[in-house]
Amino acid sequence: MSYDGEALRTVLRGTGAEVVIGHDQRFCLIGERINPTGRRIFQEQLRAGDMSAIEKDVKAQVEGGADVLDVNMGVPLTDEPELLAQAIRLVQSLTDKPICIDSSVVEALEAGLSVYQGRALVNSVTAEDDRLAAILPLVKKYDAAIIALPNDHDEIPMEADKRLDLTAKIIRVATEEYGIAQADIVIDPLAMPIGADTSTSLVTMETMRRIRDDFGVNMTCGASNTSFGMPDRHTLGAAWLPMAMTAGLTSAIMDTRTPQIVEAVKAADVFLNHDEWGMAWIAAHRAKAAATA
Ligand code: THG
Repeated sequence: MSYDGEALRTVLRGTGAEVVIGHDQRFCLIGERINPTGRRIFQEQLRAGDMSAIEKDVKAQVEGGADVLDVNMGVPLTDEPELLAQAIRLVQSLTDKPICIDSSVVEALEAGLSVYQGRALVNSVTAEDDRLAAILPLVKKYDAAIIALPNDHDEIPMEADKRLDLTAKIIRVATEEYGIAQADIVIDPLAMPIGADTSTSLVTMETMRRIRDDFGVNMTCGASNTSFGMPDRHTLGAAWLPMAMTAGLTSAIMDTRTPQIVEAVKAADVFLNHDEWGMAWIAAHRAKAAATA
């Protein structure tokens, strides 16, 4: 199978300008920091009802270049649906950027969607029948886009063939059974830590190339996973993302506070001809020069 249609565009909206993800567009940076995973103090604050850290995180991710903000409120022993809805309201009062609503709890995704203003990216669904049946109707009901992971039964397939099979299943079910547009399905090709197995990134990149060529869909992934446990993570991230972009990755969930990585992505946009005349590159350079003058 080979995809030969138009470049698929995933259109997201917050309260401001729309963001378009596509194989012919500049790479979409999804800021990952509004997430308490691994942040003990932030978790305690959230448990105590203190959301003040979110304000700082939103500012830092947007200033660093985030086009979209991932919001995850997975704190053990809390009412996650209520917390996520509150966080989304707060984030939308601070920025007009679109939000990627990140939870494994269906009720939390629904609570988030119900308060969201605009067109959200739901993060995420897997290929299991019960997950697809629980989450895809919400995506349709709220006219959102969806990130889908090609794994099932909580195990991550280590072969590209299996990831392609599950991607095909997800796309078939979402489009044929739920009437979701192929342009609104964003596949996460599953980026794993290079520290655990140095061949893992080759599988991810093969998966990306084949998903792009066979289905034409957009893709995103947790980019910081790749360097987990390794020294000098920023240099690894700055090399990995341009390679992934060449393989077809069109967005990533990443920490935009790291200029080295953001600039590597912006440079790759120029070389992939997604930044005509290097206009965005030159404008960013001028803005930086003006700020330091
Ligand atoms: N795919 C999809 N969604 C995802 C992921 C993915 N969402 C969650 C995650 N992976 C991406 N988001 C993060 C957020 C934070 C971190 C990594 C990925 C992170 N946090 C530091 C840590 O755990 O060490 C926090 C440390 C600190 O600041 O104290 O690294 O893969 N679809």
